[in-house]
Amino acid sequence: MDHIKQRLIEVAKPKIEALHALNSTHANHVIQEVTLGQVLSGMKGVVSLMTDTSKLDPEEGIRFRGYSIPQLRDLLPKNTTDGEPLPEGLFYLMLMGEVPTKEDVNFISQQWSVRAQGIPSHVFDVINALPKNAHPMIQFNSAILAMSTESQFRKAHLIGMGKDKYWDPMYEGVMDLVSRLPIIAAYIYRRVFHNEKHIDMDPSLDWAGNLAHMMGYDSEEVRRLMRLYMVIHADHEGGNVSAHATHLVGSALSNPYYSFSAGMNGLAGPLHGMANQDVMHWLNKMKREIGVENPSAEQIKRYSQETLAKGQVIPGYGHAVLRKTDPRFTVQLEFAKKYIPNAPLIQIVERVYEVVPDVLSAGGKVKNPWPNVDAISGSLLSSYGINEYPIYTVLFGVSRSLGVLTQLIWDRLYGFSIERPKSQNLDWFIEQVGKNK
Ligand code: CMX
Repeated sequence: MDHIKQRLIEVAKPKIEALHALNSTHANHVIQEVTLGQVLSGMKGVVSLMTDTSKLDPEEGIRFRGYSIPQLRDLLPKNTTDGEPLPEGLFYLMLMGEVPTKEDVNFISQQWSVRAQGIPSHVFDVINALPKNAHPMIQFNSAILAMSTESQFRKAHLIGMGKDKYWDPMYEGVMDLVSRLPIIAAYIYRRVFHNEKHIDMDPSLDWAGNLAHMMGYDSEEVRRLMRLYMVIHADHEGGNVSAHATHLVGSALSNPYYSFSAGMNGLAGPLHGMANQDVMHWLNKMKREIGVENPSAEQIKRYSQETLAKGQVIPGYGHAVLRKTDPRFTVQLEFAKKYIPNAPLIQIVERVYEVVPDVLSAGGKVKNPWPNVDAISGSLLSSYGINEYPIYTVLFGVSRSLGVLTQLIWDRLYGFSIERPKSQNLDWFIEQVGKNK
């Protein structure tokens, strides 16, 4: 057994015991009351999941195992002193709850490099069977499902593995799956946008650096950007659609591929991960309709008001939990100002940021008028030459694997039971409200 798995067992043992003690002694403890409004608004604010990997504060934003994004950028191992942290380090942190050493990170990098070689050829056949104009998320999700033929998880179930042991085949499956996602993403990218001229992985590179390399970008600048992108999109606690869907499907003891594919189907929705592509369409449509490349603040304001008047959302703005500017937006803006201060797209993003919060607030119904991660991520990628918008959600998905799949290992370590909330029909809710009168 490698030292990562060994350490995981040590770290997990007291936590599993604490959870079992909590559950056996306090199972009837009332956590909170739930209002009808919460049920009807998609369970917002209802505490009904246990997630250790990260926590989202409405004012402060995301913390991964207690660390904010600026802290992670200081603490996690990097390839160069002025570079971005390696996502392998964030994976370790989310899995273990401890900051990794450079050796831990190198070990994971090497493991992923080796495991990545194991993609069965039928996975590429499945991708190639789809029309090239199928959205890259369709190709990505189909490939993830096709890879499940390799899963040891189902086999473990068939030989009657005990509930307390499922974490092990889950860990193995997660390590395989995460290692292979950059190859799948880059394969789809080169297939759709670069005449199927595929590029082999470079085993000497790290996970995110390799993704940039296989997509066809070999500068240190793009590798640095890709590392940042892969770190900031990795997790957003347990209730967001991609994390919750992965967790829910996993609760039926589905293998990691089925579970992650479910999460990715959720990520492909325009209110979630697909918003990064939609932001680019919105910006381009605005430029086209106004007839200028560089719209003024006043023009953006008017266009935003028109978007709302048509009953459409302004993509990249608003959030179900956050009530301030998303720190993932801020860190990308800082990155852009440092490395590409004159990029025209970033200047437009800043101008949008100046006017859209007021426009949304004036409408009176949006709870959070501030930008989220997607308001800038596409413009940043595009400023570095990655202009093919439909790949953006796939890149989000590659990163999101780090958080939702480390939590899936913990789900099996904790031995969580199958998820099964209660539903009621409209009459039942009307009756309840009547009773309370
Ligand atoms: N533009 C226009 N209207 C918006 C809006 C926006 N950016 N954000 C919220 N609203 C509207 C909602 O549609 C809702 O309208 P109705 O009452 O008519 O249904 C109202 O304001 C209240 O919504 P809310 O409570 O503030 O926000 P929700 O929790 O319901 O939704 C989110 C959150 C992210 C889906 C929403 O803000 C949105 O649609 N934003 C644009 C899409 C986007 O950027 N999504 C990416 C989120 C981050 C991610 O997951 O990647």
